[in-house]
Amino acid sequence: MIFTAGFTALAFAFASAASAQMTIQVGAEASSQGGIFQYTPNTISAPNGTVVTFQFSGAPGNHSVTQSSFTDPCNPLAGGFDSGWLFLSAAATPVPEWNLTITDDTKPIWFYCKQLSPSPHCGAGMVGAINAPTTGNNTFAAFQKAAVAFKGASGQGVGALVGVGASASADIGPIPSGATLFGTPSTANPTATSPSTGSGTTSHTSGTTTSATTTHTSSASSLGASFLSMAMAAILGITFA
Ligand SMILES: *[C@@H]1O[C@H](CO)[C@@H](O)[C@H](O)[C@H]1NC(C)=O
Ligand SMILES: *[C@@H]1O[C@H](CO)[C@@H](O)[C@H](O)[C@H]1NC(C)=O
Ligand SMILES: *[C@@H]1O[C@H](CO)[C@@H](O)[C@H](O)[C@H]1NC(C)=O
Ligand SMILES: *[C@@H]1O[C@H](CO)[C@@H](O)[C@H](O)[C@H]1NC(C)=O
Ligand SMILES: [Cu+2]
Repeated sequence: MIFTAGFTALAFAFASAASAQMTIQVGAEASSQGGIFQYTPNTISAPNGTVVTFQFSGAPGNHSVTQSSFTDPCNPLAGGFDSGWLFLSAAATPVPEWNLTITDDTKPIWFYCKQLSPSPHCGAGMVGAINAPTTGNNTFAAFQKAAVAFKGASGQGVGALVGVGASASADIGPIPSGATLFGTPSTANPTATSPSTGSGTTSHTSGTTTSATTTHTSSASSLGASFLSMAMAAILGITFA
């Protein structure tokens, strides 16, 4: 009985310590169900610490992952994250990817593709959500409907690596031959990733996110440590029983 409880707690500690990884494909083939202009899947649930890997696999393609808001689906959110555009002439390996770590799972994270050519991708429904409510008014379906209803050119502003509720630490990579990266956030907003330089809102945002990341890391490692000591205790318990 004691050992069963111990192992249950141990399994729980392990699940909490492990940082999950999820994958979203950016763009698709013309022959794909749903066409070129989509993220697959376009809505996921991802707790704090999850690394969401956006794989730019849709070829040919020229897409972005740009944070927006429920109320304004096709314009960049102030202080939001942005991958920049990745152009792919044909399927390439290795697949260029962008890792976005979830830092706040208590609020929905909305994003869109800001490419306008050949027609605005956002208006074609190329939007996605992380931790969107599944009931009520602010569902992913309602967000996508608002994106499709959006008229005019979607916002082209270049965001930062660090966004609201999620952040990346590097640009899309690797860039194989046949692929080109445009409007990289690390170049456009270099201070956004460095808490020691820059000033104002950007610096504040990045400072907050950095400390959140640090907190997460240390809580993850203390969970790791408790996992180890519990594992040790369980092993010793069994050994000496
Ligand atoms: C990809 O999109 C960016 C941003 O719209 C644009 O500057 C670039 O020329 C495009 N690349 C190609 C090869 O179409
Ligand atoms: C995730 O992180 C946010 C921001 O630090 C925090 O408010 C929230 O409670 C965390 N979620 C969980 C489930 O711990
Ligand atoms: C949802 O939208 C409806 C119609 O616009 C509105 O009457 C209702 O108050 C909204 N519900 C919430 C929880 O905001
Ligand atoms: C994304 O994360 C994965 C898993 O940790 C790693 O193998 C990969 O190199 C990362 N890619 C980039 C571009 O940072
Ligand atoms: Cu796109």
